[in-house]
Amino acid sequence: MVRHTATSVVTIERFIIEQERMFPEATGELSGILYDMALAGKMIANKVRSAGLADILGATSDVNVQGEVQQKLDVISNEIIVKAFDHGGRLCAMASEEEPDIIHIPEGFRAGKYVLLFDPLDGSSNIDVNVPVGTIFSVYQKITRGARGEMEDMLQPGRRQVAAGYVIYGSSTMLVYTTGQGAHGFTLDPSIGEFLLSHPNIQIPTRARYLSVNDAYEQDWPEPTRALMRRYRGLDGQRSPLNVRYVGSLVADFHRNLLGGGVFCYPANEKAPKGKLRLLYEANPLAFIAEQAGGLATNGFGRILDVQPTELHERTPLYLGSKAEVETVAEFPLPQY
Ligand code: AHM
Ligand code: MG
Repeated sequence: MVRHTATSVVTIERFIIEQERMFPEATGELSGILYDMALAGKMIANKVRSAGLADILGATSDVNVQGEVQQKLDVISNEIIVKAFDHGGRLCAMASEEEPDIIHIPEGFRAGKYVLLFDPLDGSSNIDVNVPVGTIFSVYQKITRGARGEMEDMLQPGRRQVAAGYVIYGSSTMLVYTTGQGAHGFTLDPSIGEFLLSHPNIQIPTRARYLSVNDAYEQDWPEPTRALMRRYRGLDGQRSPLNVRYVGSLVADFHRNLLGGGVFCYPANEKAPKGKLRLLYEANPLAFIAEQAGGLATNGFGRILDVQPTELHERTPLYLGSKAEVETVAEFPLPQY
């Protein structure tokens, strides 16, 4: 790890280059993907910032693959990312939470050795009320032999991610990423348009402060899930209670818990046997970051990063955050639906 003095200003570009130098065999392609994501993040931030002004709020009539009405900014953000990556020669394919199928690199452009999976604007239903939203991304190396990426390249277990991260569009815009060498956070300085290193080597506090869960679903939870939540709330006399904080925007809830210590839960129930969140676009990238920061993510039965995906848009129950809190889940015999 390269050391920086408290006074030196480190741009994301410089940081990525310095990290890359530690690997003489690196070709610079992964670094290029990270720069492109930083650029896409700045472009989306710009759109999100001006959302209230540009009269582009509200839902379009298109319904996405999850059966939800897309917000206009979802569509715009999706397009920004696809356009930022489809001609760079670093990717052989992409997949987006907003599109039903693999996004292939257009004919005529070189195909590279990586695949990118992303949720272009998570929590976008919150934009109308000025709540933080985020972009989440995940990168793997292609494992098939052909030039173009295939489904098999997309359906790799999360432990094979070579990079992952998110951009949070909050009171400031931040990009947090990992390439397996720790999790690092950069804050966008809007006056110069650069992401500057602000949170090197993030470590999630071992002493958790927060519980993030939507307990409107309590009536649907099985008894072991209710018992787990009673534990977190200190109602079973086993521990002191966690504070409840739930934005309903995954990136914002995760980011707060990453910096302040806590656990995010999106349990399964009989009506939603795999919960709501997507394994490939949401759970895996955040699980990679959590683990790099000393935390953990499980689906209630095992490590998220070890799950073998079977389809692009598969959902998963998710318990994510400070290690000891996530390990507590194993003490409760959650039913598998
Ligand atoms: P989205 O991908 O359609 O935006 O939905 C994902 C969002 C997450 O940001 C958040 O954690 C979750 O949905 C909240 O769901 P709920 O309202 O059921 O608690
Ligand atoms: Mg999402």
